[in-house]
Amino acid sequence: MRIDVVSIFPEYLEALNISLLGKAQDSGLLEINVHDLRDHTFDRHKTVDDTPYGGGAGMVMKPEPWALTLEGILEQSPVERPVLIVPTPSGEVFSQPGAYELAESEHLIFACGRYEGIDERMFHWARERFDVRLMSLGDYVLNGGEVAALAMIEAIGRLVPGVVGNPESLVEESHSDDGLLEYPVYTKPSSWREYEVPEILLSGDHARIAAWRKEQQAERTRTRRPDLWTKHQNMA
Ligand code: JCZ
Repeated sequence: MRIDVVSIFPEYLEALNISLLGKAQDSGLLEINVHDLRDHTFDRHKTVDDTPYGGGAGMVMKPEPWALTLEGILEQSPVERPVLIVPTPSGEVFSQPGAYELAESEHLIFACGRYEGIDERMFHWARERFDVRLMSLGDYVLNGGEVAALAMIEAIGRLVPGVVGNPESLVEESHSDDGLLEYPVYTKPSSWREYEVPEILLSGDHARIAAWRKEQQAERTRTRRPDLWTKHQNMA
């Protein structure tokens, strides 16, 4: 899979070069390219923003540096119409099913905005050339698209075949995806400070352990995520 990221803060994306995704790039499973939007400005100050028509607070990103940067990426695309993901709090909410779907793409491009967003005409231009997806991480406001892009790239990238070293972890994850939160986990020592590992986990009784874990999942989901609990109940 090829991933391109466009940002005025390319250093933000350096986190993609460590750990799992860093290794996946070294092995050639993933190719991630980060582009500085300011490389496609022509004035002394490398201006990427200007004041909003109609007035209002803040600045708006000019469309031309975006078009020039994205045209350069399009020329290198392995596909005719790549997916262009634009992080924004007014997009569709990114989810695990969405991550699985996007992991099937050969080429993803992330356009990380700043300020009050990008001139709306850039989206009209882009829809003629890309499958444009406006995507939100959730209902809270970040200062720009970079952190949202990092989260989405990690969620998608780990689903690309070969990226997760032990693929059984992914199989386990998908089998355990019954709409419930995970059960609590413990490791050695069995007695730590004044806290004990639940005795049942030391019992070796696998059937009772499985039943206990399911009950823990149900209880956690009921109390922490009543929205998921309602959904789960309507499925079972
Ligand atoms: C550009 N502010 C892009 C996305 N889920 C979520 N929250 N906030 C964002 C986001 C905020 C932004 C920009 C300027 C994404």
